[in-house]
Amino acid sequence: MKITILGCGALGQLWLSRLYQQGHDVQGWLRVPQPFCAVNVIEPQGASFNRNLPTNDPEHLAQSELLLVTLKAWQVSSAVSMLLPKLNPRCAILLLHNGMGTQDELPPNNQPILQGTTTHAARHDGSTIIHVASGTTHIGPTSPAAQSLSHLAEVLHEAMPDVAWHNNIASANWRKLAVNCVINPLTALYNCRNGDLQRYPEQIELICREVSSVMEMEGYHTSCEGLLQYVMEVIQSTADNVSSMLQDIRTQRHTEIDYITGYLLRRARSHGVTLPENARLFELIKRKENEYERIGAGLP
Ligand code: KPL
Repeated sequence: MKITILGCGALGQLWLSRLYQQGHDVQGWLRVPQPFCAVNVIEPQGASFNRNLPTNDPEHLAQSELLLVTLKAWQVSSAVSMLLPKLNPRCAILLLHNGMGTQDELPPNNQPILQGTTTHAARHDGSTIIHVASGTTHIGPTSPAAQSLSHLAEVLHEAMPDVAWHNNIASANWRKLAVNCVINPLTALYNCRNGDLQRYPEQIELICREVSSVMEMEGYHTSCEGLLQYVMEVIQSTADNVSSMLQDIRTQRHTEIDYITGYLLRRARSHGVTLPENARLFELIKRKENEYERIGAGLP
C-alpha cells in the first residue's frame, strides 16, 4: 500500500519503520523538506531499525491511499489543509493525536477521514526513537466516506498491534479525552510521572465528574465511576510515563491543552455549563505556556 506519514516525530517514525518492514511503500512528509528522513527506532525488546526513508515526493503523495497524520493537534489543520488539494479523492486521512476538534478546523472536503488514539509510547533520545511501551491504537470513521475502511485497521494491526476498529470512534475518543484531561495537566502541574497521580484521588474524581457530565450532554452514555475506573487503570498501566504535556512543558513547546481541556470547555460552554476544576487547570497550563512563549517571542 502507498502511504504518506505527515509528521516524522517519535510516533511518525515508529509507524514509518513498522509499515516499511511490512513491505508498504512509505514516505514521510516534512514541513521543512529534507532529502530523506533518518529513521532510527529501538523497540521495547531491544531490536533496532535504522534506515533513510524517502520524503516529500509529490507524485507519491498524489498516489497515496493513506495519509497518516501523527502531528500534534495544534499543527494538524494548517498542515493537512495544505496537502488536501494534492491528494487523490480516495486517499483516506487518519488523524492520530491527543485531544479532539481538529477536524472541525479543516476546510470542507470529501476525503474519507478517520480519527484515532493510541497508547503506544515513544520518545526521542537524541536522534533515536525509543519505543517505550506497546499499546493499542483505536481507529474509526468520522466521515461517511470512511465507514467502509475497516480493512485499514487490519493493515495497521499487522504493522504495529494492537489496532481496534470502532464504528463509533467518538465514544472511544471521549474516553481518551477524559484520560488526557486528568493525566496531562496534572502531571504538567505537579511535574511528576503518570503513576504519581495516584496521590490525588479527589482531584481526579472532580475532573472525571465534570467530563462525564459533558459526555452525557453530548449523548454518550457514561458514569463518573466508570470513567474514573478507566482513568485509574491508564494511570497504573502508564505509571512510568512522562506524559506528552509534561514533556512539552519541560522542553518549552506549545502544548495540546487547547484540544484537550480546551475542547471539553468549549463543548460545555455550548451546553451553557461551566466546569470550575477543568477551567482552573486550563488557566494554569496556559499561564505556564505563556510564560515561555512570551519570552521566546521577545515580549516583556
Ligand atoms: O496520551 C498520553 C499522553 O501522555 O499524552 C497518556 C495516555 C496520558 C500517556 O502518557
